[in-house]
Amino acid sequence: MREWWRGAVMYQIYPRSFLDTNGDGVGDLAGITAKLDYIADLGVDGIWISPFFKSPMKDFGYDVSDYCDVDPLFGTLADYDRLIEKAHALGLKVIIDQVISHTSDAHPWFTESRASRDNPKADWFVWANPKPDGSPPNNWLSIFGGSAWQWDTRRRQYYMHNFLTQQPDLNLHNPEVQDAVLAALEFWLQRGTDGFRLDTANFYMHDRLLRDNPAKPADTAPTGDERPDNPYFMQFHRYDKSQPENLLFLRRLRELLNRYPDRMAVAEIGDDDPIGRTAEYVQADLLHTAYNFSLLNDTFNAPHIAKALIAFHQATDDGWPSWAFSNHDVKRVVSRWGGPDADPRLGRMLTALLSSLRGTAFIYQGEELGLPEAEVPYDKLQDPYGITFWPDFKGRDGCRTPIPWDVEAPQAGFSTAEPWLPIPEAHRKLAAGAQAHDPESTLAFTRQFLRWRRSHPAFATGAIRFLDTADGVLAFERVLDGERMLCVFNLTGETRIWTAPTVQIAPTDAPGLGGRLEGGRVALPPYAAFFGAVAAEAM
Ligand code: TEU
Ligand code: CA
Repeated sequence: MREWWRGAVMYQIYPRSFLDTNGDGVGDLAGITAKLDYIADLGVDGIWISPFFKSPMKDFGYDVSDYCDVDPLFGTLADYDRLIEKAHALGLKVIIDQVISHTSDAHPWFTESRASRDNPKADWFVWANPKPDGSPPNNWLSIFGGSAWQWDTRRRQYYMHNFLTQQPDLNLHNPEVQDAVLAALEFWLQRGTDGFRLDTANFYMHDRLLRDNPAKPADTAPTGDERPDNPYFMQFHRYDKSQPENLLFLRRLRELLNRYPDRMAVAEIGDDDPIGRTAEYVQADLLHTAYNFSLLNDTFNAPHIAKALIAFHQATDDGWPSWAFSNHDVKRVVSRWGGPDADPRLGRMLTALLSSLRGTAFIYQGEELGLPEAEVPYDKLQDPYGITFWPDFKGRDGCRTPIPWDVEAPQAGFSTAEPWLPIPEAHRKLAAGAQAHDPESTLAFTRQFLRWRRSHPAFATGAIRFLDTADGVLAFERVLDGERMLCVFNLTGETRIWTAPTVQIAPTDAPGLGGRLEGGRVALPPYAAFFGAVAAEAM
């Protein structure tokens, strides 16, 4: 039996924006439970829920003040238990975010740690003395702007934060801290949680000598999620993350997971060397799988996608990657890769492409509806990252607006109150309820495609062999046992004719994306795809 997470299609839920059941304008756990039938109907294998733990919400839940409780805004532990029970009854796995690189500054551990230099938790966070002139100990920067060091008047020391000043970095070099966070993970494992998405999993450890990061030469090739306007991305992050001790800690984390049957962890790895670093974390005694930002950036072309997969598989023989085109941190993919007036066929093709790549696929809520990025005006912005860097970078609110469920209902059926972020008018007509009745819709396509995909095991665990990346066409085959599935995608808005290296291709009953077999050639209208069965001896 294959391990369930290999080649699974997972659906990411950003709980604030999924469905509000108590009329406060913010989505909640009961809202997720209410829509589990909808999710199961998509044909996905499970869900990843972004943080719903106790939090002052400075970073909308990625600042946790109690790892073992649900924030009242989202519900209760009993709501979580109900969610798990119903998900499992529907055959859906549930993985949850764990944000253990940092806590909220309101976490009692930090309150205690900052109280003095000699309390029992004094060393639970990353504290350092100022330089003789009073300035921070080194040149490390926060991704969200400014120095990574925040002065604390009581301890008369700096504490480190990779993100907001309200997200102090836990000192995971300290074995007591490791024990404490692993205990929190175990709390959720005991409640039946199937696994974890580990937030910023390569940020757990810092260089204990606090050495300065080197500056990047101006001509350094971009690697992933850089923002030219953000000084953070002008350094090599040699010392503030991705330290060797990180892997030792993750080995402990893996040992914990191994004590429970069928559990998994997927890491988020943001690094100067995205592919190499991701591969390093995905090992039999470390993490089951990991994703990086290679396919979450602006680069959209066939060679780039092929290169990311090939480089990963070259870096690790048996390591298992995960891929995402969208999430709660980046511009929604149809707008990112298709521009402001993206062709609706692009979204459908991308859903098919993502779930055809070798790896575990993460679909972000709304991707199944083909939602474009929302324009959120400055006065409605919520994301502190966006507020700091406006207008060069508009932040992450545009991908976090609430899901439209119903064309007619107030607030598109998301809530009875004014939602925490506005729902764009353009999203209303894409409401799930409307698309459900339209056989040509992105939602209908997603359901048909994922169902069809399930009946061909080569998509889940088959090897991948790239055939062509020229001229806007991405062609590869997935191979498992006797099955060879040819997958051809037209990444352009123009017609393409692709000549297959063999004529022994038979069409399949894949739900229509417009690609047709004509003689030995595959005719591809704009953003079309074609799936063909290859005779075993061919190619
Ligand atoms: O994101 C990490 C993050 O901000 C990356 O996009 C980062 O730019 C990259 O790793 C640097 O190479 C996670 C969460 O997904 C995000 O929502 C949180 O705000 C953040 O961690 C802090 O917890
Ligand atoms: Ca609510």
